[in-house]
Amino acid sequence: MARERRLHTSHWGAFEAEVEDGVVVAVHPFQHDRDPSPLLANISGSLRHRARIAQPMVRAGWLDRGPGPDGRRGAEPFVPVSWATATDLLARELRRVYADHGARAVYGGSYGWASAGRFHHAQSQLHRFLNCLGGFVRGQHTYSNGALTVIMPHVVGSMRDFLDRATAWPVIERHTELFVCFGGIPLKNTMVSPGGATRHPARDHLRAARARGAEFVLVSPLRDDMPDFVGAEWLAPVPGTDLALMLALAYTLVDEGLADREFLDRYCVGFERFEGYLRGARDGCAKTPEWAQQLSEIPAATTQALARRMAAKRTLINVSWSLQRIEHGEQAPWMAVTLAAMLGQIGLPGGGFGQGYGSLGYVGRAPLRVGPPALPQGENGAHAFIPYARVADMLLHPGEPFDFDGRRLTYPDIRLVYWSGGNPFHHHQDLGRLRRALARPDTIVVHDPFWTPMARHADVVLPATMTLERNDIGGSPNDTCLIAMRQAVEPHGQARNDFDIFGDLAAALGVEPRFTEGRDEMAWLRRLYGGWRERLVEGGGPALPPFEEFWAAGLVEVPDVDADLVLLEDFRADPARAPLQTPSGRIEIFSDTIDRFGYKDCPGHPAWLPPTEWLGSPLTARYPLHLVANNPTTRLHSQLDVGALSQSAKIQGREPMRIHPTDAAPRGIRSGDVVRVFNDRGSCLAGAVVTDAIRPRTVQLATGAWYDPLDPADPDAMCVHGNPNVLTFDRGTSSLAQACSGQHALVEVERWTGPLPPIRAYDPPPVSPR
Ligand code: PGD
Repeated sequence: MARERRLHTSHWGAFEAEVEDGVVVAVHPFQHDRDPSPLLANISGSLRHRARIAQPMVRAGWLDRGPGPDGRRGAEPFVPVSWATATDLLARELRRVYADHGARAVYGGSYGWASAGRFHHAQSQLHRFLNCLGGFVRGQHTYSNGALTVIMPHVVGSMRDFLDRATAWPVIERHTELFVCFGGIPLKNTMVSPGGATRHPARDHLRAARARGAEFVLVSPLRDDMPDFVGAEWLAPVPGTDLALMLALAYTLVDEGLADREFLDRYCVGFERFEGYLRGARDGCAKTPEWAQQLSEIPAATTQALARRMAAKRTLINVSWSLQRIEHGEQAPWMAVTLAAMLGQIGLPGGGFGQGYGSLGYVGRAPLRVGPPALPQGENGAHAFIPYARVADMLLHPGEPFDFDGRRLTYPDIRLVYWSGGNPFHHHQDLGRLRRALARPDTIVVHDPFWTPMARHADVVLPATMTLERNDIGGSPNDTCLIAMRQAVEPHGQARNDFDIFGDLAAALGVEPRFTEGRDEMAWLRRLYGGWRERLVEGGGPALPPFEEFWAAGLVEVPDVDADLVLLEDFRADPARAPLQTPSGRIEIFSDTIDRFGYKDCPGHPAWLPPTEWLGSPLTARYPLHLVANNPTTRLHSQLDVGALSQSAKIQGREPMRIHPTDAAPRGIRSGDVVRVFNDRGSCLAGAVVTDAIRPRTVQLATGAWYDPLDPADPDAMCVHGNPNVLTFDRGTSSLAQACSGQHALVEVERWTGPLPPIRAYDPPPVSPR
């Protein structure tokens, strides 16, 4: 039979799907990508996996007893129904909730990465649909960088000034002499860009910088947070104490007269207040390298030597997003800016600070003049939001007040939760608490291609297509290629596109003309491409081919706009003409605004605030190991956990957990053993990997193994598969950002000697036909 190749894209890179007899038999990297992501190996085996949802399903209890709070979610069988029945039942329920309780009773934030593709983007489709009905309670910021995106506007101004317009990789390659990386630059993360990436240049740039003579310092509990080839000096502080180390670096700069006073005077406000804190003016505690050593275990002499090197060289300070995904996560990004300001190199090529090189692929890639097309979402009439990571709080505490970025807000009373394109059992913390929260609403609806744990906890489950089963346009704001994502295979079972599911619901609810605007899939693609092409020319860009040519060619290249971008270059050149969007127009080392909020957990300048769970807290008497629950290497979040690469890393079917030999030996743990990881919040099984690539008293278990409770009826059941979010705590980073603090928790680990429970996470749930 003839084989055909179709160009396509994913969040982890463009690829060609090789199709034979309607089946994807292989996936090949995009020919111009010099460093394709290994995650491509997860795609082909997933498309027809038994974990796909084949037809609409309704939870038996919801069908029998009707909508209402129910602790049996996740433990009851499902009833297969036709699309017509599912649409009818759901339309009736949506009508009831909107009529009786209004748009503020519908949570449609639906956090999640979904899939690449500008038109079929799951959340955009959901939001557009719910807006046609009157709106929904939305979520704000992200689980990825929620603390960063709230703190930085207070410190350096808009998003554009610190994320989208980060100093470009080619500039780092040519100019940076010393790259100090808090949290490292794990290449696995640079492989991923929301919306897709056609090239992965980070490795080449790092190699070239190293070949030129750039030096690297890795500050992280994990040695492989930096590729070996850069030959980094590895500092492994006690997890969660980076702030103390940064303060001690700052202290040394001040103490030894190395701080750039001219820069601080001209471009910053509030350094005096911060300097007083450094010297211990009010609390009597100078933040000396010796003080920091007590907390971080980094020798004072090492800190001093690093501070001197930083002052002597063109130094770039990078903070990975993992450092802000912990309690008080606002502090490290703020402190990095402060340190960089003290070095006086902000706005110079290869100097200053970066936030998230190594956290996602787009950081360091200059933005396009005109971002890729996006589906218009309409107007949200509900005018209510929560910071994303407060979803369980919202469901558990309706009507209660909470703080957020200087405002006092109230949690809405949610009756219906609608999730499409995300998996809270992957991204949220304290899953036992999440399960109690998910028992509260009347109805939960999920669209997903797979029987993820979130789908299992829904009442109405609608099977969505995967990208290879539909037509779309792929692109992202920092990638120079737009991809024609032509459908390669038929949908699995009765799966449908989110757009078509919402189209039928919209028709049943009388809003179809507003939702579809009379267009089908291809008409929408033509319209989105056409609008983008016009905007590009208006913005001074090149004239690109018409849609039909683009579709036939498979891709179109858009030239890079500013490959030599230097963050805050204009501001440095003339702060009066290019002020920052902060109240003072300058870098706010002390923020009057934040100070006035009066938050104990986020004062007016960067500060060391001991976390609740770290190796210095009394809880170590019971839980003596520090868990780092970071992003995985073998899949994107929980996506395609069933895929070949993800499966290849499992140990006796469990997610691998790394542990240092000095912690493994007294517990009798060897590589390949199954272990139980536990604390007061929960427990999970994992597969041990004993290695000195992790610092002692620390264990690492990545997120993304599908939650698999031993007893599905028990919210506190052990997860037999290794999802670390049964262990993490569900508390905002601080009253300022209320962001995800899921990276860290204290735990104990023991060898598992009981019978090994089977993995059932990928088996469809029990079905009870009617
Ligand atoms: P994904 O696994 O990407 O995780 O959390 P997120 O919820 O984004 O979930 C995407 C879901 O969308 C999958 O179930 C997939 O099957 C589904 N999907 C894909 N395509 C489609 C589609 O076309 N239609 C529909 N309807 N569904 C689709 C990620 C979040 O987790 C993030 S970004 C971060 S950075 C956080 N990191 C951590 C961490 O470091 N540590 C902890 N402990 N916890 C974290 N959680 C956060």
